[in-house]
Amino acid sequence: MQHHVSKRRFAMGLSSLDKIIALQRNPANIRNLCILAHVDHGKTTLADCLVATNGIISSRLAGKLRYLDSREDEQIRGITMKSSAISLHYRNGDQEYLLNLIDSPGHVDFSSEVSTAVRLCDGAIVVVDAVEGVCPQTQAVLRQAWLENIRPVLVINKIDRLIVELKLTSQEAYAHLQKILEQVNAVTGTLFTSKVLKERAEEDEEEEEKKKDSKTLSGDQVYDWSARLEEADDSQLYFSPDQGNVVFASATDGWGFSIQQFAQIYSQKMGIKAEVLLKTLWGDFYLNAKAKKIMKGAQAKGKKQLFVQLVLDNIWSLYDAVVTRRDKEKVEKVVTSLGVKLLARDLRHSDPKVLLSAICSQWLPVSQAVLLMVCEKLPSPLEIAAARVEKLMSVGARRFDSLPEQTQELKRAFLQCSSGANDPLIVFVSKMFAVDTKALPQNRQRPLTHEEMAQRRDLARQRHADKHTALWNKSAVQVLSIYYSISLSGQMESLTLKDSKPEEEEEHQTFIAFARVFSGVAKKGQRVFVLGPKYDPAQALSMLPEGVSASGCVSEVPHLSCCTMESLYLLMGRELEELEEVPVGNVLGIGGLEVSVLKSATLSTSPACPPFIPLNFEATPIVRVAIEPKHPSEMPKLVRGMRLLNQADPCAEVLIQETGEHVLVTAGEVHLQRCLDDLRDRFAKIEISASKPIIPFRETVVRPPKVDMVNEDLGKQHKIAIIHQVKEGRSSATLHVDSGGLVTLTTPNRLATVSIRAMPLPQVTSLLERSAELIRTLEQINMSLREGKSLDISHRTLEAIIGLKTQLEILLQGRKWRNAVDRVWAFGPRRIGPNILLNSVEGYQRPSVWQCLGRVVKAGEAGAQVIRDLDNSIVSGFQLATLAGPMCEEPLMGVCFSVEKWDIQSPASKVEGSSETLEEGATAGPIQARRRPEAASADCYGPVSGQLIAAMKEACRHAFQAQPQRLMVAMYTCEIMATADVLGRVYGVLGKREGRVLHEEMKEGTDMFIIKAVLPVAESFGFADEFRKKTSGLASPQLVFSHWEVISSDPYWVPTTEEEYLHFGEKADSANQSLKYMNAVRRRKGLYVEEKIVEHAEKQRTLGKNK
Ligand SMILES: Nc1nc2c(ncn2[C@@H]2O[C@H](COP(=O)(O)OP(=O)(O)OP(=O)(O)O)[C@@H](O)[C@H]2O)c(=O)[nH]1
Ligand SMILES: [Mg+2]
Repeated sequence: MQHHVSKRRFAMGLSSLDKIIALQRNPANIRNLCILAHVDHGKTTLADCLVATNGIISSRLAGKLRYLDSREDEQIRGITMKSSAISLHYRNGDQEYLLNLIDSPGHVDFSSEVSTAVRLCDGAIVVVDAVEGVCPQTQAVLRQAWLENIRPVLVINKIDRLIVELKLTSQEAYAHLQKILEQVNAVTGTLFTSKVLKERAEEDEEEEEKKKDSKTLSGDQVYDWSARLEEADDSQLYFSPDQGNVVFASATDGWGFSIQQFAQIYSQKMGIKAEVLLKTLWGDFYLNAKAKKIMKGAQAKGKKQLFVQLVLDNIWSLYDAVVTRRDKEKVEKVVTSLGVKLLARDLRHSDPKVLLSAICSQWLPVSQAVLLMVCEKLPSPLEIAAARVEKLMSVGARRFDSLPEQTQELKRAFLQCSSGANDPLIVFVSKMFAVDTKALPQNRQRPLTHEEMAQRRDLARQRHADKHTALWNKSAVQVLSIYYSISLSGQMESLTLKDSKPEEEEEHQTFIAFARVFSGVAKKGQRVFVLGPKYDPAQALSMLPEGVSASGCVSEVPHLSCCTMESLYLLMGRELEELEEVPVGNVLGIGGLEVSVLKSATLSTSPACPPFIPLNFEATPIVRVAIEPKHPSEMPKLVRGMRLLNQADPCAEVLIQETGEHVLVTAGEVHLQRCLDDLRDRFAKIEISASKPIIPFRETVVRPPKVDMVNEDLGKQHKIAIIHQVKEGRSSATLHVDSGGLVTLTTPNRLATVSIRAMPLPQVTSLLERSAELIRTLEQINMSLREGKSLDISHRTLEAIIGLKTQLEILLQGRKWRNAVDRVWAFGPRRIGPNILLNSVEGYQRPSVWQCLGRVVKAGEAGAQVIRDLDNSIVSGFQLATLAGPMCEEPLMGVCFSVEKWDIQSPASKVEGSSETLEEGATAGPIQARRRPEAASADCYGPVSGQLIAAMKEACRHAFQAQPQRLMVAMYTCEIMATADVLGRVYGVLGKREGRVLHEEMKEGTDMFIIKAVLPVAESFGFADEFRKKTSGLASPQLVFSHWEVISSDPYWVPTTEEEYLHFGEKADSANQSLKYMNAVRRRKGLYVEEKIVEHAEKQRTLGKNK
């Protein structure tokens, strides 16, 4: 197969490469597009058909080869694992097009690869399986296309399955196809309305702001929210066959069509205008044969729709003749009527599918239909929308129009897609991928051109002659042997040309950047700026001299570096072709960036260019394993390998834990497997062993339970007993825990005291989690405010912050939470996490995290809003406490720590001596501390700030332990499609793994059930495999991280009532799932595990005997 491929490739010849280079200069005829779909819906198969049109693979193998699945494991598993690009040439009439086609994976584990693909494209082919319809990943990819503002077209694939597998009639198939279209359009519709409403809201605000500025506020205005929806033009938006953005296809059988093609065919045959047919071929129209007219209302009159009669019936009868009945005569008839020419061997072939695809690929070649649609319906790079440009270039929370002028000017270059000599180069690198250094074109063995061959021959002859004369005097035997060796090496040389590289280097991997030119021309050897994600053009422009170029030294500017684009490549699937330069609007590969670019980056010749917004990743990496080399001495190789892997994968994370373990974090099981394979075979090239997946947990507290483990009501007595336990065990000289769970802790030097209470956060946890990015922005803004800088915050960001605050206010209701939102001191861990630090200190009017919302401080209050000294220590202590909880050192989630008292005394008052001053200091403390901070820090226990951090952390931990503690587990959702007969087994597998079925429904038009379920990540390993085995090879379910869930059982629970003893026995650890999880984590981390392995062994045995 491989051989076949390479032979064809060379047959493609250089003229074709020249053609592509020429086409690269005409952006109007370039289409950058990716193929997106749910897993297994036929992307790669469809790509095969398109690739075959360029003769890169033979059309007979198209649909079977899956050429773009170049990795061995992709071929074996039958799924795509990376996005890869290929450039194709297509001629439509007198127009010639260059298509940069990117195939993407559909498996959810690799959805980050989809993100890298859509960023580089202007359009997308969305493929939907005609049987399975819209699946979770279909929705996900449609959303991604929207987020990147790229235009989609639709291919409904595998229509043959409707005929052969589901055995639908043509009429039923029509209804089924209609439903699929509706489903897809419903997804688009939701995306569209939400976007329009959002834009509308933004515009309104801007208007309002303008009004405010000009002080012409004119009374109340009532907005009609639905008005804009109706105004907005959405006709281009939806998929509809008469719009020409839908192709019906069967990629394996090689056919596909849009209704344009049939409109053309029948307008000639029937003498009806093509435009009329185009409007009526899809829809409720029928043909009145007598009147020779097309009429409306086919369904009501019980007539066949035009689409069924003129299109589907033809295909159905072809399948009937060729596949079902194998009727030779009928086949011949059809063949002649279609004007198709067949080879004898196809006619004789035992597999009817061969004959079928031979006929179909001539009659309705899928590549023609798809390529035509792509060229007509997808935008060229010239049509890039202003909105997309602004979105790509928006720096953090800034407004576009607050960016430096030079930066705003870049937008013009961007929109015009200009490639003049003076236009700045802007390139976006969306991922780095590794190739064998050997496989690079400059190192590849290639056939020589005729001239080179002749030159070599002359050279060899010359050298040979020289040597010959020089050796004339030597003995005959010697001469002969030398002659022999020379001529031999001459021969070898004349056959192949290869840059010699040292042996070791050949083993290496070279990183190529997967990129697109958004403005200007990329030239080989050019120096460019590499703009890190945090690079700020405004800051850089003020630091750099005017007109600086990337060849100068810019080391002092933060997040800016320079590099050379050492080589440029045309991406041709499995191969690369070297290029000298690549003009705007093209997808390309760039060599020589591996030192300067980790995963993605923006490159430019202008320092005014902002870094593009980061890629939108849908998947959260969640599966972690610790990795070790089999032989400890190979550690350096492993470290190097993991570094390379980190660079080569957009979503994998590599980190070293405090314990020294090397940890790999991946999106799921399949992704993990691929990463391990890559590490073993390509990057580290050593034997490795991976630990069992490390499952993440979260620790939280809950309200005290109302019933015990056997559902008996818990009396007040019992609650007090629990709290008493806590108190007894933990109180000491510096620590005091009261019965309400308020923990008071004093620093070792007895100068500072904090009182803290932990409370479960109601409902807001998931909101905080979702808003992590926003909170990070908020934190950054606060930071700059504290430093006294002012920021021009964009409207959208402000709006989002206000939204978050309002939502929190709505969710945090009740007496306990009065004014809580205004008192939020910090979020944690890492300042963005889903836990809250609350300021309940009486008399401490600290500005809250919302200070950027600029509620003007009234003159009188201004003095009160001062941040106390050592405020930061409290926050740091909180951050540490939330990063690792007391249960098993996992991060906390959904916990609120309320600081109720915070006193600091100056050492002076301590000299006076007794414990009463501590109480007195409670009111005087803050002021004193503010006055004399330097005195407070001079102490034999070290700086107060450090002590306070430790005390704060400890206090939080104790406060946490004073509440009922619980573990939280990560949950996956999965959607499973199953036929009725395996349904029982599906439930069995789910039940065994603690899964929960959310809902189950019948898929319309099929006998399949769709089951939506959740199951803990901790129980998910091997799930897909078990599933396949138990249900004999159903499509494997896709596990997507969904949310965190509290396990209801208490890990510290011991039976206290008689009923509980009876029910669970004395040890009571049989049913305690969360204790099992907690101990497993503690054991892994080398923490103390309280466990009695065998207890009273003798006794138990006698007991058993007696029974
Ligand atoms: N019956 C039928 N099968 C098809 C058709 N197109 C693709 N297939 C089959 O569907 C399976 C998946 O095809 P792929 O092209 O690998 O699907 P994919 O979308 O690239 O899958 P991922 O890249 O893993 O997401 C293969 O076994 C194909 O042979 C079709 O038109 N009809
Ligand atoms: Mg694929």
